[in-house]
Amino acid sequence: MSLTVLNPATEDVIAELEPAGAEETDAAVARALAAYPAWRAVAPGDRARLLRRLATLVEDHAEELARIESRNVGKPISGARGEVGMIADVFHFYAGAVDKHHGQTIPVAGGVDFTFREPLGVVGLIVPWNFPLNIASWKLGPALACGNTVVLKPAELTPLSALRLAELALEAGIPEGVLDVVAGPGRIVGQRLVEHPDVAKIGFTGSTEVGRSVMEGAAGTIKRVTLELGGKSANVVFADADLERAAAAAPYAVFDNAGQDCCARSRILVERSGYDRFVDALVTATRNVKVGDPASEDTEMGPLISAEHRAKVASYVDGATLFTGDAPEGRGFYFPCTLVEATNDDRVAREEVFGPVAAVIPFDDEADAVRIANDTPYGLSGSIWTRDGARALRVARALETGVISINSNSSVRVATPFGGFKQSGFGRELGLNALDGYSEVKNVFYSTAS
Ligand code: TXE
Repeated sequence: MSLTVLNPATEDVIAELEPAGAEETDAAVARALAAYPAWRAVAPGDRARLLRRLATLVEDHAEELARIESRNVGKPISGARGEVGMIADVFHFYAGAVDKHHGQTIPVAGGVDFTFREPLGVVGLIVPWNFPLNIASWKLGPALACGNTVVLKPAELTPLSALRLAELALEAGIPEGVLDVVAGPGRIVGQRLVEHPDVAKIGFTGSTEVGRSVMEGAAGTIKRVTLELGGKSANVVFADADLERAAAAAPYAVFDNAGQDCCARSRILVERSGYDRFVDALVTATRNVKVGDPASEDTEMGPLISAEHRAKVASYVDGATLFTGDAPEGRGFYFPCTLVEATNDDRVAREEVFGPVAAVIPFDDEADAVRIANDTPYGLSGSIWTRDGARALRVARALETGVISINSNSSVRVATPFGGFKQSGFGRELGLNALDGYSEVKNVFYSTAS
């Protein structure tokens, strides 16, 4: 059976690949294991230079990579260009981090004690289809910078950009075997990486359900795992906020990438005294989201990834809505921007929809807002909109979530840590924190006794 890759905006087949299986996975792990001693021995300055060269090649091929990603995921070309820019920045950042991630000297009696940051060995990276190359780069950057070799498994639906990146890595001079891409089914290739005795760590982004099975599978070999899982983040809007600004920004915090974003602020919590004014402005802003052909320069939202996924998203909208937008008819897995009024107990407010559907939920006061925002098994991101600085900080501390923005909905930056609380996973990506997840601390004591 071949791996059929579609353009979700047209439903056309854009590639047919021979899928990898367990045998190909084992071969890639063997190549990565063989490449490891030489790669970890590359002098830090030279490893940095190679990563910098990869970053530059990504910049040189930015338009090509953005078009691959836009066609394969259905994401608007303008957004895809932004993502590719971030990928280059991620490699530049970790190139700069190679020789700045060092150990400590610790005062002890009878000698000198110092620590090293050792690489782990072969790392398996399993990534999803919503931001295929972007999320891969968040793991690849720190993994390679620390001296690990990598087997990367892209999602079945979106393998094309990762395969192209592997070619660019070779062109950059990164040796064979240091970065291999194995495109095949999760339950075969992914599972094999998770259980493989020669894989030291799994960096995973995907559903909480598969994350749970990754954790179980990794237990057999006490593998390290970093898990970036689902989310159901709250966008908390207090009545004293700049309501027009909050409402103008809110649609893009849910409908960006057609809602297929683990950071989506898909629960919009609004203080009752500002509710009507906010909802009016929110409906107007949502009406203005430009939905259509991802290849058009001004498109803001494209289709969903697949017919199956669209059916799942549709199952969350079964009654009256506050607003339903327009979406192209005919071919393409389009779904309109949808606002529904909900309570936090409704299915649409409890489960990750992963589509352009936002639940709007009123609250009474600060305590009520915190209670509702935290009443979820997830804890990935969130926003707070208020003009009261003390309250902003109080609520930021009270929310059980890994990433929060105040008077903003952006939570992902190259230099700052990103990751979840609760069932959104653990471990941190991006920033210097990510290096901790791809290295092991070794402690050495050197006796100075004569
Ligand atoms: O994810 P999966 P799916 C959520 C979102 C979405 C739902 C399902 O709610 O609707 O998950 O998406 C690989 N062992 N997120 O089904 O299955 C798989 O091949 C090892 C949130 O696409 O978790 C792919 O490469 N690996 C999320 C990766 O896991 C396995 C992003 C993710 O796929 C495997 C994506 C197995 N047994 C979906 N089974 C986020 N955090 O942004 C599958 N895989």
